[in-house]
Amino acid sequence: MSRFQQIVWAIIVVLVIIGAYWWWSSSQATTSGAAVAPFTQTPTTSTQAQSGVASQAQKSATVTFDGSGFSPSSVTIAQGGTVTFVSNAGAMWVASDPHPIHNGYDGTTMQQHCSSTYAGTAPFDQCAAGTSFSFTFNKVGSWGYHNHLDHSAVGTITVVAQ
Ligand SMILES: [Cu+2]
Repeated sequence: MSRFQQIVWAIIVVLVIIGAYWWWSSSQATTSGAAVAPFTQTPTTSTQAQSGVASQAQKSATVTFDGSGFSPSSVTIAQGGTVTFVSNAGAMWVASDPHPIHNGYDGTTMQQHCSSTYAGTAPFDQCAAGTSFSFTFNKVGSWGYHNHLDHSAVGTITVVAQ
């Protein structure tokens, strides 16, 4: 290797080292910048998550019946929120537990609240076979329900105060 080649190689090595250092230092800057960003964002995100749990439960939800079960089988909703039950597999009959009395939600029996002469508030009971049923939950609590046509299909609506 000539003297000239040695000098060229030395310059190349120096340039590579400088380039590597520049890349390393810029990636360090990016890394520390990225580390700072989540640190400043985390408290905000966590506050939003906490307020979401504490006071921002959803006001509406949809539960799908697939012919054998409800999905999601557990739903949390804000007091006054509405759950819409939709079947994509034929008829269902959503009704408050326990089967076959259906008095778990408001204390009235199926014979009472499904009567054509019933004058109380709308019952948590579809009161007939169908493919869609919406109910507004004004009572805080955990309310089990089932498909009255095949009560092996069950679910729970949890209503939280707002
Ligand atoms: Cu039933």
